[in-house]
Amino acid sequence: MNNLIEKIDKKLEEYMVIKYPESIFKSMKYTVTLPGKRLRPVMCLEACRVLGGDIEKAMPTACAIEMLHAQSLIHDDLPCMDNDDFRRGKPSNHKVFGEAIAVLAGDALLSFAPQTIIEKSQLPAQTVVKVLHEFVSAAGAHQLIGGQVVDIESEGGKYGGKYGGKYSEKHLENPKETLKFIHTNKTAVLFKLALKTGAIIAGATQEQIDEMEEFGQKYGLAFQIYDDIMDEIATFEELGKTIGKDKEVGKLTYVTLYGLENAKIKVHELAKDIHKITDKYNSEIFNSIIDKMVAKIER
Ligand code: GRG
Repeated sequence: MNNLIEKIDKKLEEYMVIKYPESIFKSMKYTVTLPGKRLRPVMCLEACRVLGGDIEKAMPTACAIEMLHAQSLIHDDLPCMDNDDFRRGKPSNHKVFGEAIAVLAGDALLSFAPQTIIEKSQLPAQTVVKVLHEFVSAAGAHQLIGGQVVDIESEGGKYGGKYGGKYSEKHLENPKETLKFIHTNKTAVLFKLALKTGAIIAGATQEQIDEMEEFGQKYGLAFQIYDDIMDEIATFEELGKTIGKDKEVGKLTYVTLYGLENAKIKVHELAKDIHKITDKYNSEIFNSIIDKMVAKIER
């Protein structure tokens, strides 16, 4: 897995050339190349490999998904959203480059990522179109942006937070459904995108692509619950970002809705379901990604 992460990091360096005006390219590259876990590109490449594809052909897509992920982190950290000063153990993008450049860096990544898929992929045009369709659908208002909208609008419902219950009353009429919507669209979406595009590039059957989507959906739900648990039990050093914020702003999370112990049980259940899908691939990488997440909540 470390090998794969090194390869991804090398490619990100290669694709992200600093040009004039340097401030925007430096800002884009700053968050993308900070040491994250690279889960999404790794999952894209591994899905491609286990389904018989060539991972080199999936590399531009895997890197583009990491760029889209970084874009969402940059915007998520802005004062108008989650207002976080740290990310990946370092000051957030807007803390280094200022809010205006951070907004523009996120915007620029959103077009640079698909541009990278188009310019760097050595794939038949039909495959590129399929990959791009998945990419732009995931990034848009139906999915990633929609998930973030409902997430921020669900803050502070009971506690008079940022929106003073203005939107959250409606979202909280059915908090369980709302939570599922947020987790599916804000978090699972990029795991699904990574696994599905890896499968598409490998030339997988529709059944295999659907199975990868199910893996991504379940992993995304588990991962967001894990992330919310870590917000309660982990340290700043471990996560590289501010902790304990969910409670502070009255965020709707699995932990605030069902409690910490039930959240842990749910992660275990989802992990079991995911293994039912992935075990046949005998993939050390998939196993490690699933099992490390579960191990971290049981300390
Ligand atoms: C304009 C396309 C567009 C999107 C903006 C801001 C936003 C919409 C969405 C935010 C989505 C978001 C930040 C979800 C949180 C998901 C999450 C738990 C991220 C942390 O992922 P890790 O732990 O991070 O994999 P690293 O740093 O390891 O990569």
